[in-house]
Amino acid sequence: MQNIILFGPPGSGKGTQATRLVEKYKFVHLSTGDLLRSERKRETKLGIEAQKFMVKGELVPDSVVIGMIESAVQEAGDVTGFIFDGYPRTVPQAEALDALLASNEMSIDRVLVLDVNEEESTKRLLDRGKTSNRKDDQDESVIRGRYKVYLDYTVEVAGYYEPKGIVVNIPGEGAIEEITELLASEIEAIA
Ligand code: B4P
Repeated sequence: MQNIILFGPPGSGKGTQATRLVEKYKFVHLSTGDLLRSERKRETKLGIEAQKFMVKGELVPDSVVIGMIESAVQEAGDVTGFIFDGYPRTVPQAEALDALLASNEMSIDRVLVLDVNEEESTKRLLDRGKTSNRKDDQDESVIRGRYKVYLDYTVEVAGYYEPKGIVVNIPGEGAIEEITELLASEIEAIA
């Protein structure tokens, strides 16, 4: 059983790479962004509430996201491992994830950080916004705000895991296939 966190700023390739790694290793892919968008599409109370934060590029409150991921982990049952994409994004989310995994006799094996600078992140998300229908990808000031949220609240999550010696930085700029190879070699190096 291996549990991986795919970490990085918005537009760093978390969703893109998670999909490719799931094909290769049969992880269960849990993306809080996808879970929130699915709630919104179904017009659930949680989805309508979350949308207010997402369109502005703000983080959805911890209480909402933590509960959602706990249900998703429990529903997954017996699996070969999880790939957490876009979660945790705050230190309280990281603490809650550790507690949840510990109660199921699991832990995080690697935090793989995709390094992408603000200009590349902004360019990718504006490009995606042309076709994706995602409102949060269509306004440059919202995109830059998301990058700032990453610096202000999310970067410290990597610092939270640092003392465990499980954080690895990966260059996130370059060909998608080459980045998958770099991630795969880190996953295969886990004892
Ligand atoms: P997410 O859905 O997690 O969105 P993201 O960070 O913008 O996307 P991601 O990083 O996965 O995109 P990717 O690079 O794959 O979050 C959206 C919102 O949901 C947040 O702003 C927040 O409001 C809320 N939310 C989610 N999780 C939360 C949490 N835990 N707590 C609180 N709030 C939460 O793709 C970007 C584009 O780049 C794609 O078009 C892709 O094709 C392209 N791309 C990828 N790799 C590339 C490469 N190597 N070269 C060129 N282009 C590349």
